Order: sequence, then C-alpha cells, then structure tokens
Amino acid sequence: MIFNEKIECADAKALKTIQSERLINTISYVYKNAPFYQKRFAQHGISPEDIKSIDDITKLPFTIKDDLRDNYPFGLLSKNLRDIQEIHVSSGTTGNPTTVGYSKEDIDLWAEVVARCLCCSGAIPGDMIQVAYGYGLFTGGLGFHYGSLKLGLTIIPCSSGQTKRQLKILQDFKPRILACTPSYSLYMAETAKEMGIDTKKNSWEIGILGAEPWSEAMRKEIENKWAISALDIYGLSEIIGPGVANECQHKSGLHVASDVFYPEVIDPKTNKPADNGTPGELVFTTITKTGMPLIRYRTRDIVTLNHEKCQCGRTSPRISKILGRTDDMIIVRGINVFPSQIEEVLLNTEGTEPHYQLVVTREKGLDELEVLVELNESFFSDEVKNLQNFEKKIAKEIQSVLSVSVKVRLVEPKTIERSEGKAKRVIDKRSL
Ligand code: DLL
Repeated sequence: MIFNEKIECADAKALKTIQSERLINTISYVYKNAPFYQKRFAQHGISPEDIKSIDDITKLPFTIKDDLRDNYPFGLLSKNLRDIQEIHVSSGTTGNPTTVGYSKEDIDLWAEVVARCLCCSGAIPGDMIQVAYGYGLFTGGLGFHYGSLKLGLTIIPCSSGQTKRQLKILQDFKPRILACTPSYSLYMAETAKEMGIDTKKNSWEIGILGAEPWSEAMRKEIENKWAISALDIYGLSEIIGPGVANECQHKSGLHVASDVFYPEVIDPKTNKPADNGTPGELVFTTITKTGMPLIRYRTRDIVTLNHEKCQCGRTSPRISKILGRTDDMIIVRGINVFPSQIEEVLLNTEGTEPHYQLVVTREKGLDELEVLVELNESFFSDEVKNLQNFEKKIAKEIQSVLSVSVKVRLVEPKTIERSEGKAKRVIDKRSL
C-alpha cells in the first residue's frame, strides 16, 4: 500500500513544480518570521526575490548544527513559543543540546510522513505495532506514535527498555510490526535466548529499524535471528525525527519525502553538488514546516542519491543506506574509517557476535585502532593460541578493507555495553 500515491508516485515535472512553489513560500516565510534567517540572508546578500524555483536553492547559505547550538534553546524558531505544540531535544556529545519546536501543522506533517514510512515498510491499517523506540525527548517513540495513529495501527507504546517485558508483550499480544533501533533488536534476541524463547517463532513479520547506522550484514543477522523482514528508516530531529526516508520491500535505497524535505548531496569539502551517484553529505531544506523550518541543513550523514523510479512504483528519490558521518568518521593515521566498514567484516566472520566497539588511542604521535569484538560462546572455550590466531585473521581481514592496521581483541560474551537505544560504537581517547 502506498500512503500518498499522488505525491509518492508523482512525475518529476509535477514534483518539481510543487517543490519550487514550496521553496519560494518557505524562503519568504522565514525571511519574515525568523530573525536568524533575516540576518543570515543579509550576510550573504540574499533576498526572497532571488529564489524563483527549486533550482535556485544552491544560492542559499547552509545551516549547520552549531547554528542550533549557538542559538539554544529557541533562536531558530519561526513562530512564537506559544504557537509551538511540542519540543524535542537531541543530545549532542559536547556543548548545548539541539532543541527543535513543532507547530500544530508540523505535528500533522510528522504523522503524514511517518505513516508513509510505515506503509513503505509493509504496514497496513489494523496491524499491531510494538514501538520500542524511546518515548520522551528523543523523537523516535512519539514520531512512530503519531504516524501509527494516522495510518490506523493498534499501538503498543512500550518505549525502549524493560526487555523481558517487551518479550512478554510480544508473546502475549502478538504484534506484527517491531519498531526499534537495530542494535536493540539484537539485544532483545539475546535476552530471548536466555529466557528460552525461540526467536524464529514469533508474530513479528516486519522490523522498522533505524536511528543508527547498520550494515547489510547486520540486516541479515537480524532477519535470521527473528525471522522478519528488516527495513531501514532514517530521520533526524532537526528535520522532523523519523519519517524523512524509508526503504520499501525492494530494499534498494530509502525513499525520501522530497515534496516536504528537499534533499541535496554535496561534496563536504567543496560544498558543491556531488556528481550523480557519488557519495556526499546529505543536506535538507524543509519546504512546508512552520515551527522551525531549516534551510540547507547539513546533516553530516554520507549517502548517495538516486532519482530513478523504483520497482515499487514510487518516484521519490532514494538515498543509500547511511554510509557514515562526516564527523563520527574516524581518521586513523590519515585514513578515513567508518565503523560500518568494520562491522561488515565482523558480521561476516564466523565465531564473533554482532557486538563490537572501536577504541582509538594515540601513542607517541601514532594512532592505534583497537577493535573489541565479542566472541561467540561456542568459540570461547578454545585454546589461547587459537584465539590469538583468530584475532590476527580478523585484523588481516579488516586491514584488507581499510588499508590500515588494527589490533583486534576478542572479549568474553556480553562484556560490551548493551544499549536500549543507539549503540556507542566508537571511543576516541585521542586529544585531537
Ligand atoms: O535518530 C530519528 C529517528 C528515530 C530515525 C527513529 C529513525 C528512527 P536523532 O536522534 O536526531 O534522530 O539522530 C539523527 O541519527 O543524522 C544519523 O546520523 C543517525 N540516523 C538516523 N537514522 C539512521 C539510519 C533520530 N537509518 C542521526 N541509518 C542522523 C543510519 C541513522 N543512521
């Protein structure tokens, strides 16, 4: 089922007309209502009259995460605080968190785009969904909630955590859909095993998983463990939360709701559009939001963009799975390393578990990358010598992919911290 066929399957020309009208309206709207953008446009010598179609978008300045932090908490709103219905906060690693405000229309929009994602994943009205994303300041729980209401699903608002209770609910209520982070779905599988539950026999048929990077190998692992189809959902608080893009059953890229969140992919070094199909930084302009519209917001997420029509009938552009971030990308001895590349190797190695952490240190000016990975219980009793050889084998494998030498340390099962939300994959101990 396609939730909004008219828009999701619109031809390129019709879509462009809609995007152009909406961009023009948004630019004059923020110019009138957001002092931040009045100032920013003035600094760049831009006025609303310069924007005549969506093609003019490249004339506009970027917005970055630091703009939100520097204007914390409400400096980017385009509406009076009393006309904001809901506030969410995404915590950063340093400095002020990022605050986002939704008007009534934005909440309606959020419900619409998440409903589109749910349908894209295969949900139909009447299905029961177990929402195990956190409810609260994080956008995951409530975003799924609004979309599920809009589509007409039966919602179990579990939030994240209380894993044994989640599993009891799964057994007793028999929901068809699971929504949580990919790492939490694996944590739940581990707990289920401890409880003697056969994970292959359960009512979930679809997992709508996102909010953190996960590889194709991890998808396979989750699909095998739970006997479900695992679909990727992408989003970020600054743009709306979940609901920005979602895979369909063909799993060949995530459909972007480009009639409301206009995507661009740029070369993060030159800030110019990336060549078609080249990985680059994803940039979004919200073209219908009213509470806190953002113009050319740099997500730091790296993707490729594909404009071809999908087999599912949708014409909306598709982003690839997130290939990494321009910032959590670690640079080790000058080489760019994405945790997802290492994850791919680990998950294709028999004997390891999908729980790992990367620790970067600097000794006498030289970067060291240590990969901690949990050993499978059945391998754990092996002799030390065998384990050392196994560590070397994995390190060699990673080196062949990354062209950087790493040290692999196998650790006991269940020693790497588990997460009910986003997993922490990288610990950078260097003072850079
Ligand atoms: O993670 C919104 C969300 C909730 C998306 C539930 C999907 C499901 P933030 O906490 O603001 O918002 O984090 C946004 O998380 O810029 C990406 O780096 C990362 N991210 C989100 N979805 C994916 C995904 C929510 N499917 C940041 N794959 C984004 C990889 C993702 N990374």
